[in-house]
Amino acid sequence: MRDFTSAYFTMNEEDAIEYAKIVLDVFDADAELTCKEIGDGNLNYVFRLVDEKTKKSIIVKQAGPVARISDEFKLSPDRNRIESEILELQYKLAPGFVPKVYKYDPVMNCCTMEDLSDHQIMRTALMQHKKFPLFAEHITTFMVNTLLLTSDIVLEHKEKKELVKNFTNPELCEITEDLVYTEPFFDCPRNDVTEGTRSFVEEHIWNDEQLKLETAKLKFEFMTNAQSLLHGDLHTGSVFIKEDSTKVIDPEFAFFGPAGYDIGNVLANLTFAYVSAKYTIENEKLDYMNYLEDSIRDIVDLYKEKFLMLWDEKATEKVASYKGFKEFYLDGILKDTAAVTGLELCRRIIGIAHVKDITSISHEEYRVNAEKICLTAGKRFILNRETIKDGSDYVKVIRESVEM
Ligand code: SR1
Ligand code: MG
Repeated sequence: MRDFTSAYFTMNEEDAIEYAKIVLDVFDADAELTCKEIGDGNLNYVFRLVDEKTKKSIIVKQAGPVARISDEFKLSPDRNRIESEILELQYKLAPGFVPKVYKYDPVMNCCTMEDLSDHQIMRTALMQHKKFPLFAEHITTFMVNTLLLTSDIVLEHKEKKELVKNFTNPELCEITEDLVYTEPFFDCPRNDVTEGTRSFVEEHIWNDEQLKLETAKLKFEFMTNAQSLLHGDLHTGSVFIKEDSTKVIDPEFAFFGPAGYDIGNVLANLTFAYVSAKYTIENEKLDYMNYLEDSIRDIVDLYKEKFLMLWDEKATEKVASYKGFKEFYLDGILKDTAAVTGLELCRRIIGIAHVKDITSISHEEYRVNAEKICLTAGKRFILNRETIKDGSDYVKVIRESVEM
């Protein structure tokens, strides 16, 4: 029998079954457990355990000591604590939009949580051209609640500073600082640029001094603006979805940073789906691209609307009621949102961590075209972030980049 209580080790599927029987108080004593490792992210191991008798199922997510994508990234498994704690907090702030956590285990660095197998990973669903008309509504409620309600506008400032301490996440932040803000903007050996796209990157990204300066400013904004408790990696692979339900998962990159980081990630990843759809042969692709444009437009506009309403309802900070401050504060979030949309669009094409929407385009010329569109849009979002304020501004940048 394995010992799960004294020392951490990384589990395989058999260990996870034993773990569930010995440590977790979830299944009946006579349960017939099966287990499958279903993780397809870059960092962790995700075990789905099912009692074949009752069909009851759970997820056990374990943080390994190195990233799956590359053992160059050595990471403290304490990120599993951050993930468990933020999921519990988000469960309260945005009820219905995250899975329920059953147990956090600090020895095995495991988080046991609700199984969402009746949902699908959103990136996969979008690549199958599925539509989710409630997504914009759901994700804006999730973001406004988790971001505004953890800011100094609402939280008592000493309580907020305690939370900032608790969610200090230096190793995962360093990954973002390197992979999102730094490496894509110079010829870093860790980058992974498609051969046909390389000259475009050299000319339009690495040789653009203005762009580089803007990314430097944005990197310092990311590192120093402890505005809100972010999810920190809110791409479409971090969303489980079905027609009537949206669940946000994988918040291990959580820390206090600029609120626009989460919103920009959502918008950029819908843009990848849009560009990917353009290069599929199906005849209904225009209809699908229109649907994605509507989603992008609605997310920006609904976020603004809900933000202003929640501010009026929940602000506790004295100066929050001064005329013009709410609009000034929202304006700052919108600038960051546009910039991060651009950074994410660039880094997923140039950097080490790509997205399937684009890598799955098997026709080489189409993939290169798709990548150039993402880079063109990305650069415009970064450079023109001061003027990109409405949903329609996003759609305009994306359309113009597709037509370039
Ligand atoms: C080393 S981790 C690479 C990427 O995967 C995660 O999902 C984050 O997006 C990170 O940048
Ligand atoms: Mg993840």
